Amino acid sequence: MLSRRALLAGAIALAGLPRGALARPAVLLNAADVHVDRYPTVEAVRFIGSVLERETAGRIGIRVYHSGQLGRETDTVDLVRHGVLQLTRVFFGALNNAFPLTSVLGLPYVFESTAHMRHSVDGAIGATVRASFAARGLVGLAIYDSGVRCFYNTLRPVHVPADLAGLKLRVPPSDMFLALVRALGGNPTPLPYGEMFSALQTRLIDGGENNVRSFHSSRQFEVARYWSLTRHSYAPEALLMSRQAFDALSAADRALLTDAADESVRHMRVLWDQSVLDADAAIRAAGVAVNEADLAAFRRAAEPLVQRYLQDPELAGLHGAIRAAA
Ligand code: GTR
Repeated sequence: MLSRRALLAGAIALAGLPRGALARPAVLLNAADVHVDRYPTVEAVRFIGSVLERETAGRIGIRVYHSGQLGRETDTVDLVRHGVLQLTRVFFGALNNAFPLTSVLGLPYVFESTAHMRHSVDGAIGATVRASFAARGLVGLAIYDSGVRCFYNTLRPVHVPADLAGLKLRVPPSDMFLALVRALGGNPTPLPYGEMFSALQTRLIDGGENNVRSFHSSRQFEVARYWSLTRHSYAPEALLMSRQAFDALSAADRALLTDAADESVRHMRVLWDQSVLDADAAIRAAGVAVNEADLAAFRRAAEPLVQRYLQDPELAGLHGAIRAAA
């Protein structure tokens, strides 16, 4: 739960940020993202803004505050819930604890490929998970790609789970990711995304896990020189809107917004696919040691954790539907 102080800090941060030279639209939706400018998620939300501006002749617009200007992902979710902020784009891992259904999309090895993940989130499974945001004053506008997550560290290549033993590995603020790293034999440390680069530099942590695009754009590859293709999670990204702000729009504007959000998913995927190729090439060119890992061994080590989560009948139902479509 966000303290009054943090809420106030968010509101003050928003008020103090530069607003640019453009005429202010009648309805300005502010959006947060922890990623750097031009990251595919940042561009996806800008794309929605450009559709809205075009279709409403400038009456509705979106301003994206990228690079974590509005704080950590979990804090921005609270700002959106309280209506201080209208939109935030966050990683599913940042939602796992507050919205238990979201864990199913991040479970280790639940998806076989990007195509499998996209197919699942585009259909009934994605709709069910998105509907669960309504319980806490949020509207799930879109689910975006986040690629496949792999381990990286400063010390050695990771081929099998035993290679993680003794490594202090940062995890997102999610009990599921914490349990996963523990199940694989690593030593998990939850830390906000924005604090990882300096945590690696100061050796507070030895590594972490993420997609290659984030590994590259956060510059962690400059410090962590081993990238191991464990491909353990396809946990995606969510674009969340404040229910209050959504309900304040007319029915026609809401339809425009949800259509633009749907279109932004397709737009983002094109940008994403290219950016993953570029990031992969860039880390290799920069001399990061990339290695394949024993996926069967990782899958086996993660299986008890998956089974634990499947004791929840709702998660088990969704998991079964995802696997049936593999
Ligand atoms: C990235 C995601 C970010 C951030 C990060 C993390 O893949 O795009 O939003 O949450 O992972 O590990 O915290």
